[in-house]
Amino acid sequence: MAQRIIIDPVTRIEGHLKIEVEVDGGKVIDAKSSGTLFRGLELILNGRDPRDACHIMQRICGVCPIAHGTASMLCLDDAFGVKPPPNGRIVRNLIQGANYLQSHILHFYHLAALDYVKGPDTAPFIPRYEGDYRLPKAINDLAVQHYIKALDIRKKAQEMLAVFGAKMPHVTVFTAGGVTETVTAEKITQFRQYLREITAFVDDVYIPDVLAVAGVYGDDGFSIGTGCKNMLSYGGIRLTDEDDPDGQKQLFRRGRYINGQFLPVDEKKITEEVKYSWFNDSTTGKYPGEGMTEPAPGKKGAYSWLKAPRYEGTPYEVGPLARQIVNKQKEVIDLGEKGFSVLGRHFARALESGQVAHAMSGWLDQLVPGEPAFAPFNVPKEGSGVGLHEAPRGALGHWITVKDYRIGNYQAVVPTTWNGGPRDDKGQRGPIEEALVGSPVKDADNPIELVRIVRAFDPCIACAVHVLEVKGVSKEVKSFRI
Ligand code: NFE
Ligand code: MG
Repeated sequence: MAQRIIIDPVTRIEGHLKIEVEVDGGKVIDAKSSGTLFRGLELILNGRDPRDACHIMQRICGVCPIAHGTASMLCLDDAFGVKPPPNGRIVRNLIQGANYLQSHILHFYHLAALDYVKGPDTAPFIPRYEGDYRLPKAINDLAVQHYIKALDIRKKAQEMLAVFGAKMPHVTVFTAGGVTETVTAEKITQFRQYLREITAFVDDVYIPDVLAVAGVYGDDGFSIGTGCKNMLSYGGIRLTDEDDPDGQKQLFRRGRYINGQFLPVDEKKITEEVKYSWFNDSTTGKYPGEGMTEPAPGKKGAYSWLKAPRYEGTPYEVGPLARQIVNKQKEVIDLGEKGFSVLGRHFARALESGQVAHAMSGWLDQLVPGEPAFAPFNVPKEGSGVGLHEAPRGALGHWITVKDYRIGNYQAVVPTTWNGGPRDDKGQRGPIEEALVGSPVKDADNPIELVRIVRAFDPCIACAVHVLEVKGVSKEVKSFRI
């Protein structure tokens, strides 16, 4: 007889996620991923000065405010018809790079590694699922030391970010047309000092640790968590000042991978479906540029505050694995089918951290002290804009409509909405749901396979549902007022 396992909340991720699976014969036969928090940040923007969007949208999340600030800046650049000067583009990139590094290091060491590394029997290492820790003692002990070291390195990545961003989280220098920061030789030197130490940590500690875990857990780690195998990257981190409508002149290129084919992306083919989400059914299937946020708490049959984003009606995984595959990165492509897995995702994230860190050093060389980092602009009376970006967790899009110099509509479709969203109108599961199906559960009291699968996606529910926490969803949701 099928057995139901509910993990609520899933710990060591950002935000409130509930996972519910049905297990039969020791295998998951169905899964539901529910975002149990409503936020409605998009509604807060309506009627406001469009120039404020890149500051308000950073408040979606404390982990990736940079990603939202960046998508928003790109969206405003597009709506206002302004292009940042080289210094502005590069400073934005350096801030993004610093954010990738702190985010990926945080994810591996402080969120995911404890699924593989057995910490001492004290907080924050307990409570934990017991029974499947396979690392030899010497490697395990070293990994615990690296957990501590990673706290310091992550702090330094945030400090590095603040050299040009002024503070973290929620940097103050972001604006349409570039950044409000001035580039000086002193700041370049300061940034470079941090970057050297962090790059060495990524090369000498983070990547080797991921390989060590892969070596020991590879038997099943490269086979569980397959998912939908459709991969999407909007492309991110602009490498030139030339026009790039197809998003190809970026550190991470725009594209899709589906059924063995590499295909282009047309953002007009993105929709969000809400049949299984707590939003009004009349708003389903809309292109985000015309999207709506109309909460319908308690809607029958719905089970998540996340919408279900789709490309041509099809679910896509986003994130480091998608970026590496779309960019045809040899080490990941060479994994073949094994790449679509829990360890494939950790490997792609670590590899990407090295790519970003080494690229950043070259960007620092391109900065010209004293040159402008900002281009002036006027806010149009009417207009619209799109900002497509790659956040650490994957494809992130912002869409704005300007009406009478104010924000008429603002929509964000976020990486974890792609990955962690519920079924769509056709009943197709979201990528995390799909990745759970087929997974073995050896011990229903310690379903470690399930959290390994979920955490490999590095979900962030605060981002995904985009200020209010609702506990015990089905009852208390009804008392909720917008
Ligand atoms: Ni809140 Fe985020 C990233 C964005 S995830 S962490 O990376 O955008 O959905
Ligand atoms: Mg949204």
